[in-house]
Amino acid sequence: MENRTYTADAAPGETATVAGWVHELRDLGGIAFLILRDTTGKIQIKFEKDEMDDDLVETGLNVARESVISVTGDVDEEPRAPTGVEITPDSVEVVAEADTELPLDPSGKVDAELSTRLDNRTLDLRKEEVQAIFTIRAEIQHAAREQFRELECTEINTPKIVATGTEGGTELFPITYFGEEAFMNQSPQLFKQLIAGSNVERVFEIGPIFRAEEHNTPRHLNEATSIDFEGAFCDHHEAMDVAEAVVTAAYEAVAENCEDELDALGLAEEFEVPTGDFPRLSYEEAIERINATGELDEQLLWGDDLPTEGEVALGEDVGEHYFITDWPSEIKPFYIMDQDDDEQLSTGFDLMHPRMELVSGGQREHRYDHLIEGFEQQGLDPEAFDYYTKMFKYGMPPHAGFGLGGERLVMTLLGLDNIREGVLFPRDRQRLSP
Ligand code: ATP
Ligand code: AMO
Repeated sequence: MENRTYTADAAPGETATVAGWVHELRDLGGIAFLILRDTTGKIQIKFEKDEMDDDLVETGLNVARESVISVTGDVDEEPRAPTGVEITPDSVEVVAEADTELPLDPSGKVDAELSTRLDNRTLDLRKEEVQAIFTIRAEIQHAAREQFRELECTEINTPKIVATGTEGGTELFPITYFGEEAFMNQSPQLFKQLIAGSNVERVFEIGPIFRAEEHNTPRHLNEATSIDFEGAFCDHHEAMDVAEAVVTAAYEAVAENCEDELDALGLAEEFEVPTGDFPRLSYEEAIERINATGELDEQLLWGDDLPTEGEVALGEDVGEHYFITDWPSEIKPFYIMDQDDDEQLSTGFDLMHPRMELVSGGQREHRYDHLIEGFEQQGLDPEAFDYYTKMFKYGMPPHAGFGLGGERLVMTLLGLDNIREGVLFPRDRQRLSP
């Protein structure tokens, strides 16, 4: 809109045109106040009934909440106004009227169920604390990009329609691709490896992954955002260092640049940046410590995957971010390399937040013969992966990397109860639209 002034920039002594949503109307009789909200904040519009044109007062005071209006008038200092300034209108235009019945209350006075909020995201995002989550999410992605660039990684984009899965056959979404069977990609895993094996060497990607998870939990999505890294001539220790740096950088950026948003979420006081140097526990130590908590009905045995209750018990015990290393080879995927001196142990690692897993990664099997054997051991047909395996015959350097769950990072950083709160339009078992 021509000559529009943001509410935050409306300066006393000037005439301004502001435009935004009707946040609140307070009619005190002879005087009435309309609070107008835009992306920069709120401003008070004053209607003195006896001193103003009747039509103007009529328009201003009969407009339904959440309608979009444009107001032109003089801006004055007013200590009693919420922001210290107010506008006395010369004209009020209703740009887009809202129904008087709203599916949820953007002023936040009436709480709404998460499903109602997700069905009406446009209205929901008019709440300061909801918008704060997505401003922080954007900051986290920005910080991750910056950190990767500092580490001389190149940003890549890999296909999301693919011919094979990598993270377990049952969690694939099948689609038809010109009559051929295809899938939505579960992970950029194989593609990022293929590029790390080129001259590009160090790559990262922030993009969607698709998992046909059957279960509905507060920390799983069917479409998630994966923050992936892959580096040639890296081992798993270096990949862990990169994961630690990216997670820490995200916290630092939020602490530095999102003070108002943390405040809106009531987190300004308690927000803490992790110090880095996350403890590195072996898998064996992890199961021993879980067993020692006595929280599980059955003791974990070597080779068991960690159940959710086990992760929670260990997280409480450790009390900060930590790595789990030295996983049994048999519970890690085919592309993870075994350790040199003990092939029962893998180079795979997980980075855990006390509440849940954030990252999986490891050093990759770059030796062609071992890779083919790994496929066969996992009951996969190496022929189907020929597009990938053949590149291991033409000079594939040692390499390592990881995948960091973007929404898990947002969720744990902000202490959200449900991962869906950090996704604009989440996809889950019940939700395919909006
Ligand atoms: P009525 O006769 O119905 O009370 P009025 O025009 O006399 O209306 P005031 O008594 O001036 O209104 O103010 C009503 C309330 O609004 C008071 O509590 C006053 O503090 C508050 N108020 C008045 N002007 C402003 C302003 N510009 N910004 C914020 N609050 C104001
Ligand atoms: P993994 O399958 O462990 O590893 O995924 C990596 C990280 O992605 C997040 N994540 C999810 N977040 C929300 N909903 C889901 N359904 C979901 N699935 C995964 C988690 C998890 O730690 N290719 C390997 C990574 C690698 O080795 O580089 C992989 O995909 O935070």
